[in-house]
Amino acid sequence: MIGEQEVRAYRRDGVIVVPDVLGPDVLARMRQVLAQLVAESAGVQEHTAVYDLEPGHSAADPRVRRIKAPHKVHSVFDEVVRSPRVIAILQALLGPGIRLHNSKLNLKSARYGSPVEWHQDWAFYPHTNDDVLAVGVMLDDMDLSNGPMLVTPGSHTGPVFDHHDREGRFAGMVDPDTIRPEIARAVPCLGRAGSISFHHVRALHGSALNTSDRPRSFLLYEVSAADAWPLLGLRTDWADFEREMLAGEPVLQPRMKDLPVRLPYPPPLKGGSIYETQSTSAKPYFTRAA
Ligand SMILES: O=C(O)CCC(=O)C(=O)O
Repeated sequence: MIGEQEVRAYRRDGVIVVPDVLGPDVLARMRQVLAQLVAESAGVQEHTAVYDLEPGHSAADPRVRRIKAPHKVHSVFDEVVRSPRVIAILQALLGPGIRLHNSKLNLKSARYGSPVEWHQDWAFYPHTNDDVLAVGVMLDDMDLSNGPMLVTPGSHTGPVFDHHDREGRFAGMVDPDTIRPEIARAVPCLGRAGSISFHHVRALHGSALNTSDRPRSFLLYEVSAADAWPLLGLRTDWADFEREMLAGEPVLQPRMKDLPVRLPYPPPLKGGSIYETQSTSAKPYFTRAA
């Protein structure tokens, strides 16, 4: 689905959007499952292993910010993660062996869907090399009004920014005052539902509040070349790690690259999701819902 031109653009910018990768059938099935999951969140009062809740969530007005690890929650999301069309794109960008790291489904509901502060994924999960990227599947049309992801082209070859707070704890975000020029150069990832973005693990990105009257649901999952080994160790047992191979075989001899790394320690004041980790910041960039 992509050629030399797109691969070159990814290497240059650290981000590309491939239009119309997924068709209406699988999109409709994902939306249906998602609506059901949101309805069922009425039964929970606090964050769980599946739900990250928006502020203001209640049984009468269920508000979900994220479904955690959706590929483990429902088979339709696993089907997308393992879809040969997407894997072919990943192989063009990363090589033959591809391993899944994690997945999440970020929902930005109409009018209050939460922003995500500026960060580089590399600050959360550095590897032995940076052939690592995040795949962003648009379940809804994404335009400027419903909080699309914003990415700074070229930032994937620049510095690894400090994601720690003034007390020296990992905060999961960059102080916006230190990256004003990078923020000014950021471009939105826009597209029709079914389009997919691919952003490099070191690309600086963030996304604003959804101020529109339309939802914005975005299935994000992180993948790496098979020979990129997570510096923080395995999150799962070996059997799970093997199941996470999307193509090729697991590798026991990681490829090492000389790269800047700052580990996400000491741990953040709040964990569980990027929203919680970033919520302790004294200096957010994006406006929040009232
Ligand atoms: O939902 C988005 O627009 C971006 C989210 C993101 O960067 C993240 O969850 O790490």
